Amino acid sequence: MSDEINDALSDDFKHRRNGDIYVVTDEEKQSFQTNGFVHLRGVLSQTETDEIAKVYEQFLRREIAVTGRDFNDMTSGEFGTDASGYAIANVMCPRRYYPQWQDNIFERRAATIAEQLCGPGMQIDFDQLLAKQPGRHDAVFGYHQDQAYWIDTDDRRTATCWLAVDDSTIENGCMQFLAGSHREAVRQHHPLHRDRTESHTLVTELRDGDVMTLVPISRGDITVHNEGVLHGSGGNYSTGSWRRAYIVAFRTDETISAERALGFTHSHNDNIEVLDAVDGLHAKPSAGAQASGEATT
Ligand SMILES: O=C(O)CCC(=O)C(=O)O
Repeated sequence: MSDEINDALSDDFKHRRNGDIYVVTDEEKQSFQTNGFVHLRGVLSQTETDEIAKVYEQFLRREIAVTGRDFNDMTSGEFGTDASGYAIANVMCPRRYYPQWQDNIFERRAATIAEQLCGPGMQIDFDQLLAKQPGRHDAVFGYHQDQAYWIDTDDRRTATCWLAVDDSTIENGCMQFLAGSHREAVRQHHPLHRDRTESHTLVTELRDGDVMTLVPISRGDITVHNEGVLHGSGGNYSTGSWRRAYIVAFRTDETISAERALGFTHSHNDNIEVLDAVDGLHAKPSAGAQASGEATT
C-alpha cells in the first residue's frame, strides 16, 4: 500500500482540512480564548509532515546557511560551534534563510487558523525551529510569556502555531502551559545567563499555586498559543526520539510594522539595544511575585 493511501486510511482528522483551510471548531476557539492555547489535531497529514521534515533536516545538517546567533543552542546561547552538541538546536527565521520554504503547506494552513482564532489582518511575523536531541535531560525551555521577549505594541493579538514534526510526548519534552495566565500582566523576566549578549533566553519563575498543563500531541498536530500565556517545556528523557517543532507566529500588520520600525525582527542577531527594550525586563514585580520570592533582576 502506498504511503498516501496508508496516510489517508489512518487519518481521523482529514475532514478538518480542505486544501489550504483547516476548520477550527467553536469549542476550540473558545478554548483558545479561555486558556490562551489550544491543541488542533491533524493540521498536516503524515505525507505533508514528511515534506516539512526533509527541509527541517537540511537545516539541522547545516546544509542551509544560517547567520550568527540565528543558529544557536537555546539552553546555553552557544552559536557558531558544532551543533551536534546542542541540547535544543534553535533556528530563527528559517523562511528568511531558505525563501523556497515560504508559502509551504504549514504556513498556508496556519494562516487560516490564525484568522479564525484572532480575526483578520494576521500575517507571519517570524518562524523558528526547535529540535531537542534524544537523551538530553538539559533540553529544558525555561518558563516564559512570549510578550516578555517582544517590544510593546498597541495590538498584541498573536497566534503562535507550533507544529509537531515528531510525536511530542511527556517523555521527550512536550509543551506545558499555565492555562489562563494570559489574563495576568507580563511577569518580570530575567536572562537565563547573565545578560542578553550571553544568551537570548529569558525566564520567569512559577508562583505558588501555578499548575502547568502538559500537552502531548501527535506528529502533524499543532498547538496555538497567544502572546501572554506562560509556557515552557521539559528535557528530552527518551533514548531514541527527537522532539522537533516548527513554529510560525502570526501577529497583526500594525504590530509587525511597529516592530520593524524599531529594528525588531525576531532574529537573535537584532541590535542589543532593541532587545534590551523588551517588556518582561521592565515589568514591575507584582505584590504576589514579591511575596513568593520571584527573582527581580
Ligand atoms: O518548543 C518549546 O519547547 C518552546 C517553544 C516556545 O516557547 C514558543 O513557541 O513560544
